[in-house]
Amino acid sequence: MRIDVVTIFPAFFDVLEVSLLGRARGSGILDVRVHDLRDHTHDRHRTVDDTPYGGGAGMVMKPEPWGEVLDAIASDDGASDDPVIIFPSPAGERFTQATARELSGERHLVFGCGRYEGIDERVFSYAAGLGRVRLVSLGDYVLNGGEVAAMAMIEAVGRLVPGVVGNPLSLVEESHEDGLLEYPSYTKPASWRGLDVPDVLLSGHHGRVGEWRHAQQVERTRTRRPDLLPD
Ligand code: 6GU
Repeated sequence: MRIDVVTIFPAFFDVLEVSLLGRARGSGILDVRVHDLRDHTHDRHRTVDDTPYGGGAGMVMKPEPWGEVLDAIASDDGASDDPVIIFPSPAGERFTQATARELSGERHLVFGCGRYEGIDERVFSYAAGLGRVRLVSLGDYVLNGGEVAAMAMIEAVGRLVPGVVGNPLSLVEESHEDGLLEYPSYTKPASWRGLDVPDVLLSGHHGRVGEWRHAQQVERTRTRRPDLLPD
């Protein structure tokens, strides 16, 4: 999978070099390229924003650098490519595990990270001529910019790309894959600082273990995330 990221803070994405995704990049499964939006400005101060038409607080990202960088990304891969162009935004549709699954089947993702006051609206219209545009939000809270949100989405999507996570079975029994929260996990020792592993897990009885885990999933979901359960 090819992933292009556009940002005024390329250093945010240095952490993609470590851990699981770092290994996937090294092995060529993920081809991540980070673009500095300021490299597509032409004034001495490398200006990326300006005051909003109609007045109001904050600054708005100028369209010209965005047009240039999106053109560069689109022409780099040939016009036959039809990337999904994602703009992280608290005003977007909600990002869920289903979104991550869907995106993990794509060949090319572009993340456009804006500051939260916003990007000139015409950039989204222009980008729609280069790919399938989606504004996507992590949840109902506000971050300063799209970078941290894009990182979260890249990790959630990237780990679902075949070959990134070594054992694909480890992706099956996770929170949100079956609509329930994950069951609790324990490892050795069986007794630690007066706290014991539940007996059923030591019983060797696979049927009872399975039933206990499912009951734990339902109970946790009921208490922590009742919104996930049917009424
Ligand atoms: Cl995607 N962007 C920003 N700036 N804030 C957010 C968000 C995204 N999701 C939740 N808060």
